Amino acid sequence: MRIDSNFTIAEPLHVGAGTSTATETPSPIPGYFADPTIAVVDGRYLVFATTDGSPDWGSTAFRAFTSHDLLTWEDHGVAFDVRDSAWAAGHAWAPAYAHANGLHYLYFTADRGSIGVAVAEAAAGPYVDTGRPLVAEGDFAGVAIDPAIFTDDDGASYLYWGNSVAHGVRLGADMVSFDPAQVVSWVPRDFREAAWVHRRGDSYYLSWSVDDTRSEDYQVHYATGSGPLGPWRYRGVLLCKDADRGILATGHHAIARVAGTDDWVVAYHRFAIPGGNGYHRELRFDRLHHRPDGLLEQVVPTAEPLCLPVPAVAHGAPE
Ligand code: FUB
Repeated sequence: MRIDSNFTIAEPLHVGAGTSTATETPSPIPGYFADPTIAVVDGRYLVFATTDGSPDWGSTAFRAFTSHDLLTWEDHGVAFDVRDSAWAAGHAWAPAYAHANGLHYLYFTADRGSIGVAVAEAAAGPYVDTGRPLVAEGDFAGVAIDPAIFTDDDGASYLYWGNSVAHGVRLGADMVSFDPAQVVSWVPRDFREAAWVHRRGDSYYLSWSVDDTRSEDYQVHYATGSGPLGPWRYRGVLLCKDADRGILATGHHAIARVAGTDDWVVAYHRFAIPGGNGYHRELRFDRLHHRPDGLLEQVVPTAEPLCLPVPAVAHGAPE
């Protein structure tokens, strides 16, 4: 394991909490779901998420959802059940998605601390496990949960994961292997879990969740860097609660560019409204704005669900 100590600290941005008393509308994806991943595939948004609503996050299966506009969603049913693998028993958390080699890859947490990958010929599945963990419990420092995938402009894909310690590594061209000696590890400020990397122009962004998903203060912070493996410079809060409006525990996000545009979407979960908690979470989608100076505007959770159609030209273009 290589620890990258070049993680500099800058002052966080502070944006005042909203004072709106707007009535909150339900998630556009009804039900309890968390830890979303989002991509634009063949002219549609594609989302996978942890199935929530059971004690101790005990669900075993991931469902696939697609939408043309983030508002109206099609539920494709179970895309993958970790019990269908040869090695995992349950606790299916935090899926991540990639499209490469003419195939679709679903990375996932199972058994509270191992990461696997399953493969499908269609984006919504069914996915078939590759037979063994990609990151097994104890392979690296911290807890092996919350995979994320970033594919750079040169086509190389990177896997990120971790709780307590964040790790990143370039994946092999087969998308199901990596060189353990090339793993880079960081401990960003207040890092808990759910590392995510995206790129706009020459700027790379690492974002992550802070605090505990059962805390109303669960939130997202970010850093900027010059490459997919850093080094990173801390920049501050990207997304946090708006307690005045009853919006709590906004975290475990994913970011996607709308293919063919410079529009960006952040998917995240929050305590369900009404009555949610760390085991009853719901998905939301909001716009992500990049400032001219390269920093990110803090995301203010919207009252109304976002409607952002994928342009027709994006058909056939995986993001
Ligand atoms: O949903 C189960 C766990 O809760 C995830 O792995 C964490 O990121 C947190 O959201």
